[in-house]
Amino acid sequence: MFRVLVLHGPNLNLLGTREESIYGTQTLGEINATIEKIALEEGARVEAKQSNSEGDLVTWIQEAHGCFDAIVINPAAYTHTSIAIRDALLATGLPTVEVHLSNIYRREGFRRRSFIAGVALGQISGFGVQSYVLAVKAVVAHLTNTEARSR
Ligand code: CA2
Repeated sequence: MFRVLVLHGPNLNLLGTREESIYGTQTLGEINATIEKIALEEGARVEAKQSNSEGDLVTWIQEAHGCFDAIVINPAAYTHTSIAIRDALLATGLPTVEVHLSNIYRREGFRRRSFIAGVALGQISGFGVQSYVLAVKAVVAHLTNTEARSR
């Protein structure tokens, strides 16, 4: 069973309570339940955490080394500002998929720049809750292929 750390950045604790036209109607708890179910079907156990603090996210990424096989992260607004999260992902060395509920390329110009994309395996943006589902499937497929190649 692979171990996947799912991290949600600032304000994502508000999901399902406002801005539903952009971010959907599901709460973070409901999204995490969906991710956990899909992950188990794919052969992975997920731990999901949310913080509004950049420091918490950096610490959890650092601590993931040795405890998890991969990271799925929606850094939210920190996507566009955080060199600290980028550096932590690079340092931890775990395969990472960047996720966005909305299509960040169809929105304001400042959302088009991601500090995370350059250190991620890939980015999935614009599919609502399905973005997380696709990310978990992609990262588990990557881990499975990597494991098969090393045998
Ligand atoms: O589309 C995404 O998933 C984003 O990462 C969401 C971030 C935004 O800053 C990124 O550009 C794209 C914002 C998360 C705010 O979440 C809220 C949820 C409900 C109500 C208000 C904010």
